[in-house]
Amino acid sequence: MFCFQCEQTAKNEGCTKQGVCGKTDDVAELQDLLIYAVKGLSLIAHEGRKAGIQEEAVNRFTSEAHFSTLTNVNFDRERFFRFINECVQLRDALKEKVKAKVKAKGGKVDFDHDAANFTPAETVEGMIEQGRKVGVLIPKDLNEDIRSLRELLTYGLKGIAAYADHARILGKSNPEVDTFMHKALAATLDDNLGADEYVGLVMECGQVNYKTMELLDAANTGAYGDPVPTKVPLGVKKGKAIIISGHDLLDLEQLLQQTEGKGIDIYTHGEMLPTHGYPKLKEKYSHFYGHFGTAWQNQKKEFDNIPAAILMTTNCIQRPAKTYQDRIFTTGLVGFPDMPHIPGTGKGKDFTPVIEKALELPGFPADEEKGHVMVGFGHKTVLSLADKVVGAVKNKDIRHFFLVGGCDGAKPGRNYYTEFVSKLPKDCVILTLACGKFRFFDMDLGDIGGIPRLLDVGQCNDAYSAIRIATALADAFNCGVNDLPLSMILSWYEQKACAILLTLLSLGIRDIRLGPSLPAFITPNILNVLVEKFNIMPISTPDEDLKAILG
Ligand code: SF4
Ligand code: SF3
Repeated sequence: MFCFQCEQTAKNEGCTKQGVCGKTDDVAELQDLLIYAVKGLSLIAHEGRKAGIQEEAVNRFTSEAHFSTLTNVNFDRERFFRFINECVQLRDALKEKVKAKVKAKGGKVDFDHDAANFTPAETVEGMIEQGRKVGVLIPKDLNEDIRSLRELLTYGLKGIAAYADHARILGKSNPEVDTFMHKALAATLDDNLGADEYVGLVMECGQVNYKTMELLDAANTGAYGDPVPTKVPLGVKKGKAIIISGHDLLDLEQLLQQTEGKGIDIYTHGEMLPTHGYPKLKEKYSHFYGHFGTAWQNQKKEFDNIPAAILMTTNCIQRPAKTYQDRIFTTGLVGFPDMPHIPGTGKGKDFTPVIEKALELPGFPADEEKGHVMVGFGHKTVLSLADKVVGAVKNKDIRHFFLVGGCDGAKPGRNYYTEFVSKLPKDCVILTLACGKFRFFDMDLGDIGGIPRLLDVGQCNDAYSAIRIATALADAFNCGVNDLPLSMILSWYEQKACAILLTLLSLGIRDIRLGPSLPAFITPNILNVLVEKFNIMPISTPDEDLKAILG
């Protein structure tokens, strides 16, 4: 295996025997084969569109399959076996339709790339061997910068796939997004493209991701209302409980509906925290109680012997410890071998096994007070404070805004973000989002004239909201985003963060500080291009960075 798609990749070079994330060699090879198969399907889908054929089943599958290979989503080899077979069935059926349509118009189309033609092996072991021949390092003699750009594009597309899948689950899709996914995935197979063409596609990937996040924002707020400032308890209440993790709002809603009146409290975990701010979730269900634990990499410690059931939706899942493996469930695209899975997509899921498990377990023995945090500062809420914010800046009550956000992870270097926030002068406001916030989410940072100094914009899925806030501030001050007293200090881990970073770059945002380390898949030449164009830089120390920004 060879995988270097995430920030914790071994030696910041690549995982070769087993993933630091726990991904095994066999699953890595199956994921490589699936990505290869999806690229083959995309080649045909891209040609099909030119001939007037486009199929929702293919669009949906492309997002689902690509998303399932994102870090910490699915570790189940059986699931990849089924995905690969489904992909090839869709591919071959579409190929016949496209060929027939082109022929009927008097033309001819050949799909001679192996990705569009290979026959999958009949066994998992056979597919693993096929995967070894199509991984990231194949072909060996490929120019390193081209490989780097192809992978950057593939990972950006994983982010788009995730956001598109979330939006589609809530009934929203955008043909422009599906069209780009197929075009770009097909382009990663094209040996005629050079660095300039790939750089163009990478920037387009950022633009399309913006549209995808906009779509997801409309899907979330359309279904559940605009988030409002909401106080979320961090302790526990005596009684039975289910903890739900991940990013999927519809799973949460269905769980809330199915547990109503059953004497079970629902707690969020990880990236589910901001869902407390949605009026149609928080106000409707009195048993939607509080938030449990912190970021994904602490789950083993925090779930240890937990007297409650756990439901994992989307990323990030880790191999469970023995002390809770009998009470953890997956759903959606998440999978782990031998872990019970709640089937279905979107509406109509049946969470009975999770509910029965929660009822069987003792529940929390007593109330435990641990304070609270505030969530719900999406763009609508923050922009409703715009006049106040602009006034505070003009009065010099607010000196600078910092967007400190992104993914969390296990590396010691991530303490930078905790230290950075704690060292910020009192006249600075911090916008945050995604699971990186758990480094400082419970710090009491006070307010500036009624404006909280720490504003939780939401999940990584809500990066759109943060961009809307930045562009609205720029409009209010009649300047560009780069001229605002705003600095972006980002942390990355998985591929959604890559997509968001590409969006920021495609919007022309400069001077982003990125950490805890730079992506292993970016070659020095590609990094130079990004530095020259966008002055993107690695984080250094909190003191040095603060000095450089604030003077
Ligand atoms: Fe390694 Fe990250 Fe790939 Fe897992 S996802 S195998 S940790 S690079
Ligand atoms: Fe976190 Fe996995 Fe990226 Fe949604 S939950 S931000 S890492």
